[in-house]
Amino acid sequence: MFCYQCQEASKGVGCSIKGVCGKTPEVANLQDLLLYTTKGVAIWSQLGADNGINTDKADKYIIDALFITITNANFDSNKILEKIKEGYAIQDELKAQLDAPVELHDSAVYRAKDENEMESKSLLIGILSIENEDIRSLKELLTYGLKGMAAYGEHAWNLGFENPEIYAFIRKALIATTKGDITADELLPLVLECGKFGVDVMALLDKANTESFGHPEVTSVNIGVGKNPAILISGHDLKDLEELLEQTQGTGVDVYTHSEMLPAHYYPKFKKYENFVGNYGSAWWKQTEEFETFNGPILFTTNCIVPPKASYKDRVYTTGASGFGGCTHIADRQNGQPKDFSAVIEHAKKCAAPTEIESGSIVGGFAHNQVLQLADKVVDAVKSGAVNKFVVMAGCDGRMKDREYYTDFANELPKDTVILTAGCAKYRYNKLPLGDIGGIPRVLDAGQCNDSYSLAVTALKLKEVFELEDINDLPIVYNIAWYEQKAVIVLLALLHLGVKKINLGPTLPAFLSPNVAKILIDTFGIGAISTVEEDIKNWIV
Ligand code: SF4
Ligand code: SF3
Repeated sequence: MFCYQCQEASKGVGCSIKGVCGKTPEVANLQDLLLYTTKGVAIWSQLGADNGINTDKADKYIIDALFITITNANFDSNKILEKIKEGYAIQDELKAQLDAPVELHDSAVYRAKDENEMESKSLLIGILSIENEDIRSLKELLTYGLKGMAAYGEHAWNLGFENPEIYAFIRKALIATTKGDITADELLPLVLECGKFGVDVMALLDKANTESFGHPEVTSVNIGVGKNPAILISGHDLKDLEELLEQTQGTGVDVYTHSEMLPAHYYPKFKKYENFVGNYGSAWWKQTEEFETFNGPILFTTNCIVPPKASYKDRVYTTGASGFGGCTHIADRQNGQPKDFSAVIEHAKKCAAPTEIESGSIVGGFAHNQVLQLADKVVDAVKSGAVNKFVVMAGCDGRMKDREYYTDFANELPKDTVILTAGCAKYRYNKLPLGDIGGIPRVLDAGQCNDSYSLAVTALKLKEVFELEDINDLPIVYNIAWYEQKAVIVLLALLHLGVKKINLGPTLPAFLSPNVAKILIDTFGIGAISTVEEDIKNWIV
């Protein structure tokens, strides 16, 4: 195996023995082959589209398969194996409808006959099979952007919102990664175009979420516990949450959010459910402690899964693109019918209520619609000097000790700064007593990582209000923490919007070759973090 797609890549280079995330070589290699097969599906799907054939099934397959390979989403080798076979079947279906060209890339032709063949093939087509390190770097940067895009696209799709142009771009970009003779000059524009579609997919998901569940509003979320047995729902998929809430009505089972599901509380439509009690715990990597004390079943709708301990593994359920061998997987919707969560609900009834690990509440819901309603107050605070700078601290959290930087940074920021956040990065500081500025909380949480879109909308609105030419003239500093590939698409989206001088940490991606890193630094002013004192001195004061 070789994988370097996330921030925790071993030794800052890549995982080659076992994933720091817990991914086994078997799963890693199968994921490589799944990605390869998906490229073949993209080739056939493009041929289909060129010939007026319906490609819906192939397009849905592509986003689902890409999502499965995201960090911490799916560790289930059987599921990945099935997905590879499904990819072969979809390729064959399209092939049967087309006069196939004589020469096609191997990914569109190759069929492993059994698991042994899958294993040996996967060793030939992994990341390191691309020899030139700059081409490899650009192809992987593009691929990781596509993975993030696919995840957001799938959530929107689940709510009935689609944009065929996004699928067309994913196809085009995946096909580009199969080209052995493609140059850096050809790949770089595709990477930047990926950012354009990153904005589009986040806008689509924003539309899907807000049209389905209303606009997020300022909300105080309980972080204590009630007395009933309960289900903990994690991940990002709001359609799954809605169906779970519906199915738990009148059962005596409560529902709590974990990690990236916290922002669901900000949506008006979910407030009508009295058994939607609060948020339990913190960011994804704390789950090995928090799931023990939660006592009830846990439902993963997406990443981030940490390989579960034996003590609670039987309480872990997965659905959608997520999966873990030995845990029950809740099947997809069939014929427009909701998923069936009855097994999870029945399980919860036999469990004790959650053990309290903290109490009180946290405030969030500052997505674009809500912030724009407060625009006058915000603008006045900037004009009067009460707010000197906004600091975007969006992105991901992770388990490494060096992320304590973000807690310290938030704590040490001058009191006339406001943190804008989205994603699970917020758990590093969202329970600190940072106070407010004239009624504006010093941490404004817009929502999930995809709600970084909200932060961009807010920035663009402020640019308009202050009549500025350039988004970079705003008093906004970007200190973004990344971990997995959704953060990659968020970063590319911000670059597309013209944002410069984004600081990225806790470390720069292992998949950036020195030359590609140099291009990003020279063109966009991307920087690394140093110490809290230095960074505050250089960026804020
Ligand atoms: Fe390593 Fe991250 Fe890949 Fe897991 S996803 S194998 S931790 S680089
Ligand atoms: Fe978090 Fe995995 Fe990235 Fe959606 S849940 S932000 S790390």
